[in-house]
Amino acid sequence: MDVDPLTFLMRPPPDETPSQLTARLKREADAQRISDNIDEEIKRDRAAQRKARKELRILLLGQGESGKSTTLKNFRMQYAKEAWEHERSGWRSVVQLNIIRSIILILEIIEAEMSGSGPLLDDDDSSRRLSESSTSGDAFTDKHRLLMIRLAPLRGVEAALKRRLGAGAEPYRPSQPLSATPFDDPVLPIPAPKRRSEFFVRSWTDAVDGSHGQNPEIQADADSSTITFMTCKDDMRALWDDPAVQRALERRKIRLADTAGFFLNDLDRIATRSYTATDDDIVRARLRTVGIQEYLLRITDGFSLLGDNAWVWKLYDVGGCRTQRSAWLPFFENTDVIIFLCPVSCFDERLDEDQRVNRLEDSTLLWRSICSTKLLTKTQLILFLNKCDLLKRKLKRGIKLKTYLPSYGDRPNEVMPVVKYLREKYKEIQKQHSPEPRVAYIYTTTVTDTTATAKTLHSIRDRVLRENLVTSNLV
Ligand SMILES: Nc1nc2c(ncn2[C@@H]2O[C@H](COP(=O)(O)OP(=O)(O)OP(=O)(O)O)[C@@H](O)[C@H]2O)c(=O)[nH]1
Ligand SMILES: [Mg+2]
Repeated sequence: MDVDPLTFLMRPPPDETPSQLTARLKREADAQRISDNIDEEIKRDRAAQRKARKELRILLLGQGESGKSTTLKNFRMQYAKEAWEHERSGWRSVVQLNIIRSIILILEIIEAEMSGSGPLLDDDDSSRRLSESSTSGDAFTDKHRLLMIRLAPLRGVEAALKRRLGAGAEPYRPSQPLSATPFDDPVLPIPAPKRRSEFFVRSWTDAVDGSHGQNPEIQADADSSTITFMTCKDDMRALWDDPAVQRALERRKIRLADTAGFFLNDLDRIATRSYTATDDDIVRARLRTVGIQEYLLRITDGFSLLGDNAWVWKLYDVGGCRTQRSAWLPFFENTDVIIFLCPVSCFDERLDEDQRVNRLEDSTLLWRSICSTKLLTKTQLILFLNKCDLLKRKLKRGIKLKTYLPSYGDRPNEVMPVVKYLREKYKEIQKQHSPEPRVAYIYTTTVTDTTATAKTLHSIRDRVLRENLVTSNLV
């Protein structure tokens, strides 16, 4: 049998006495401690050098669709205005693509109902839903068949837009379910529709780069997509306004208006030749992230005693879906700040990539593992309890948090007490699991609200800079 040479060299002497064993273990522990101290010192030196250069590294973390890229957009809107304007024209294609995705989802539902089966029905629910549909008088007719034919060219536009954006699309790969539940509550069943795979880009700054418009070939392609898109406007509206479509969505519990990248109520404004994406459109547009991208911001502080008060903030936007998370680890080493996003409205939703897992449960476990990661002991933690607008709407519709989180008990099913409860829970997890005592700053956010988010970001800027100026003795 082959013997690993390292294992061979490191194995204890065969005639080792108990006292020799104790002495050897102590020597090894001391050597490990010294090595850890050296690593720690190197890290501190590097951090100090970065701070002396006035450079900070900030990682945006959280599960898929938690709002990381949207937060990054808000940062860029405030602190990288020139780049923001440069990219504005490129977002038009993303918005068009988002609309087409909603339309194709509706067409697939019609197709599924007309053929009596389909990919969008959960297996165990299909018979119930189909019998509901046939008895409710909501059956789709020739009118819908005609709309399907008339809207078919949108598939070609979708392909052209994806080419233009350099986008890819990948089906979600299921991973293993987690055993724990949020705050140790029992797992409860969650109704959720299946969803289509989503297109993604590796870098949205490349995808929406404004200079594409100067390339005549790309421009001609974009113009032809826009013309087809405009031609389909009335049919898209007819489809969206159709009562049978609305009822079919209701039966499947799909609230399209609350989903990422929803623009169907803005067709008149968007399906025109002169349409330019507004700031609001850009933050609402959905472009899934794959991989990790670095974005630079120049941020000035108001309290430095030295002449130059400009800092470079390196922001890292990551893909949040489970298959993407292993790529986060190498970035933990030198991270000064983590902004972690927990979408609080997701308590009754499942992960796209693993339909067995509750999204709040996933987010809570992720927060716990970030808090307990040794490499991040000195990293400043900022938590966004995000999507408060959607949480408010959901609770108003009568969806009860305690159905999914029994430990919430009989507290009022309203946004303020719910957010307060989650805030306390997340704070508690942070305190219990951080290797050393630290404070996590917690904000309640709706990052699609750019005015409110601007205030949050200014507060974060001041807080982060003040702490880093103090630790690097620059004040
Ligand atoms: N209504 C509402 N929508 C939000 C909020 N935050 C983000 N969104 C929307 O949710 C969608 C997903 O947000 P993203 O920022 O792309 O999510 P992400 O965390 O970057 O997701 P991945 O790239 O998949 O990891 C986008 O369409 C956003 O506009 C919010 O607070 N309220
Ligand atoms: Mg993203």
